[in-house]
Amino acid sequence: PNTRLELISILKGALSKTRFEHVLRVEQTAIKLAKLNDVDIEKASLAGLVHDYAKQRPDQDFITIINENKMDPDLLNYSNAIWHGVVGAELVKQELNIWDEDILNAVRHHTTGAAVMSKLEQVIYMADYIEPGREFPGVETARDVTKANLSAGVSYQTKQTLQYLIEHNKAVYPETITTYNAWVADNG
Ligand code: DGI
Ligand code: FE
Ligand code: FE
Ligand code: FE
Repeated sequence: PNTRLELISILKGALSKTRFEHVLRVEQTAIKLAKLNDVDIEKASLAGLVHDYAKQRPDQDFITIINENKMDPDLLNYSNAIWHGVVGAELVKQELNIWDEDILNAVRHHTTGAAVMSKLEQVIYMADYIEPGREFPGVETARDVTKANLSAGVSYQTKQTLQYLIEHNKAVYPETITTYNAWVADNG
């Protein structure tokens, strides 16, 4: 896409109405967090718009990319929740022609986080979590913490997500644990 409008029309075609509206809210939230944290506004906008681009793709699309790109075979033990970011970034690159590695890393890490995250990656990770359509216990705290301190928001979300996954007997992707160890745990 050459313009925001062109990208918007591609996203409309690729996503359900509710998912598309989520994406627009993530973009707006990302722009606000970018302004507060001296992050490139254009990149925050673009990364917010494309972060869930692959969310509604069939599993087989991801399995093919994992195999063809010789990505970590452990990925095959997970599902769309993990694939749409980590593997979906490859579709953002190839199909949307977005080659900026800052933006691609923000897409890759928006679900699991990562031990080391740029400010842009942190902005997208948090915008996805606190956009105004989100409703879960603790979201108001998450919004307050994140506005006051971006990295404190990252730590807050990481802990909440790990607790949620364990509470619901969900498989924890190793990078989620790596994020927890880097952003939450002390090594005492
Ligand atoms: O795509 P969104 O719904 O906007 O949000 P997301 O990409 O942050 O999260 C998608 C889902 O992934 C969400 O229900 C939480 C879940 N998730 C996050 N980390 C892990 C995970 N699921 C599993 N199984 N393992 C993880 O480590
Ligand atoms: Fe997502
Ligand atoms: Fe998220
Ligand atoms: Fe999202």
